[in-house]
Amino acid sequence: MISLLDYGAGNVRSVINALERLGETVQIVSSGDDILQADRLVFPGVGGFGSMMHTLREKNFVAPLTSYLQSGRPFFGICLGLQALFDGSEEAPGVAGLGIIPGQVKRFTVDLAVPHIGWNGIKVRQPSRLFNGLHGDEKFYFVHSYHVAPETDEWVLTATDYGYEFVSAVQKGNIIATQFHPEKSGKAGLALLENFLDTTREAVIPAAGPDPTRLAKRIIACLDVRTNDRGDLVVTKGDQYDVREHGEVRNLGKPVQLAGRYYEEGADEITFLNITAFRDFPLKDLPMLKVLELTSKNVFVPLTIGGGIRDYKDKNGRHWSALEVAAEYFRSGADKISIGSDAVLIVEEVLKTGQAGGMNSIGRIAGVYGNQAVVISIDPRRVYVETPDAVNHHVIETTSPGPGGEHYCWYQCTIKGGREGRDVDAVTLAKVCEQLGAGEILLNCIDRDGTNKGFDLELINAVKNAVSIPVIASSGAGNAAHFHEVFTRTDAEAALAAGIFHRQEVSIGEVKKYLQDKVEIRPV
Ligand code: 1PR
Repeated sequence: MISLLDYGAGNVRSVINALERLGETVQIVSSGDDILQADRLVFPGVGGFGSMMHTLREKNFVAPLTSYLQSGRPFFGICLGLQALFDGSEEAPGVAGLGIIPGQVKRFTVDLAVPHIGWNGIKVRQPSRLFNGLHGDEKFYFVHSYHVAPETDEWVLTATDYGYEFVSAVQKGNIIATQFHPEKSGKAGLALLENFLDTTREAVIPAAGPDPTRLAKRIIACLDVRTNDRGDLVVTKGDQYDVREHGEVRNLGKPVQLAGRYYEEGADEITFLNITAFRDFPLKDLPMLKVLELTSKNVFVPLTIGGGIRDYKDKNGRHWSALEVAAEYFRSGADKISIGSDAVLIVEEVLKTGQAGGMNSIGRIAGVYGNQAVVISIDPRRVYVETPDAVNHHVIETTSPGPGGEHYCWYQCTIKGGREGRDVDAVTLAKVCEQLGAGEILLNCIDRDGTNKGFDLELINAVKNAVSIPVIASSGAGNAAHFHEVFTRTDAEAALAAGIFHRQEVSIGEVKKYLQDKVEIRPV
C-alpha cells in the first residue's frame, strides 16, 4: 500500500491511476496521523504555492509532513510537491514552505512562452534508483511557471534547459521530487515511478544524456465527441464544423478506444471536445465524465476536456458555476479544461465594461487549478475586408486574397460550435484571455477544419505574436509535411489534428518519423 497526500486542490486521479497501474493500492491521506503512519508517501501538488501551503497549514499537515520527511522513509513529490520542500516561492512572497531544502522557488525569466508546457529532457547529476531501465534521452511532461533554485548542489538530481538551466528533480536519500509529471510522461514516467516504488533497486546513471535538453513540439490528437441520433456517444469530425454526412452524424469510432490507440501510437496529449455541450446541461453529460474516467486509467499523457465549461442552471433550478463543472472534469481525470463559447462572452464583457466581474470563470478556474489548467479554444472564421482600417479589429494582410480580391482579413470569433459569429477578433480574444489567467490557446480555424489543406499559418502567426502563453495550432492538417510547415513557419508550441488520424490516412508515428531530425519531438 502507498499513501497519497491529497490536499483537495486538483486532479490526483492520474497519479492514483498510474500507481494502480503499477500494482499498488493507494490510500488517500486524510489526517496528520495518516501521514505519520505512512510507509511510502506520494505528494502531487497542483494549484498555487500560496494556496497549497495555506491548505497544508489549515489541515495541520505541516508538522506531520516535516516529521515524515525527516524520518528517512520514501517520499515522492511531484510539481508543487517538489516546490513545497523549499523555503518559499516568488509566487507567494512571505508564505513559508516546508524548509526541507534551502532555497527558493522562482518564476521563469525567459523570452519563451511561460508556462513551460510540454515534453523536455533531463540531465542526470547523480545516480538514483529512478533511472533503472532508462536510456537517459527520454522526455518527461512539464507544466509550470516557477522552478526551484536550491542554494547548494547536494540535492540536485536532474537539470533541464528552458531558456536557461533549472533544477528539474531533487533527491537526498529517500526523499525524491520531480518538477515534471511522471504520471503524465507515458511509459518512461511509469518506469520511473516503478523504480521509486521498489526501494531495493540499485542507484544507476543512464548511459545517454542530452545537453542541452530541448522542449519538444507536441503532437496532439483531438476527439470531437457528441451523441449521434441513435443516442451513442461517438467521435465525429466535421468539414468546416459540419459533422453531418447524408443527414447523419459522422461516426469515426468510440472515444475511449480511439484515445487508447493514440496513446499507444505516441500522441503527446489527447483532447476531447464535447461539441454539443453548449446546448446541453454539461453535468448531465455523464457519459463524458465516464469517458474521461476510463481513458485516464490507461492513457498516461495529459488529457484536456472542452465543451460546456460555463455557469448554468440545471432543470431543477440549481445553479452550477463554471468552476464546479470544471471540478467534475478534473476529478474524472482531466488535466486541463478548455473554454470555448464562454471565453468569447467573457471577453465581450471585458471590452464593454473594462472588467470581467462575476463572469470571470477563466480567472476563477486558474486560481484554483493553476493557469496551465485553463486552455482557451478559439473557433475563428476569416472575414475579408478591403482595407486594414475597414473594421475596428485586428486586421492582417493576407497572401490568400478573398473572393472579391481583398488582401486583408480579420478572424471573427464564433460561439456554439461556429453557429454564431461575434464582434470580437481572435487576436484580441487571445490577449484578453491571457490577461484573465488562461495558460494556453487552442487555435482552431473553421475555414481550414477538415479540409486537409494545411494549417492557417497567417492566423497562427497573428495570435502567437500577440501572446506569451503557448499556442496549439489546429485545423487543416492533411499530411506529415503540414506539421513540419507549422513548426518551422510559426512559433506554435503544439499542433493538433483530428481527421487524418481518425481516418488512418497518416498515423501519429508517421508524423513523428517525418519530423525526426527536422524538428525537436518526443520520439515514439
Ligand atoms: O463552446 O465551451 O462549449 O466548447 C465547445 C468546443 O467544441 C469548442 O472547443 C469548439 O472548438 C468545439 N466544437 C464545437 N463544434 C464543433 C464542430 O466541429 N462542429 N469542434 C467543434 C471543433 C475543431 C477542432 C478539430 C480541428 C482539427 N473541432 O478541434 O478537431 O479543427 O480538425 P482536422 O485536423 O480534421 O482539420 P464550448
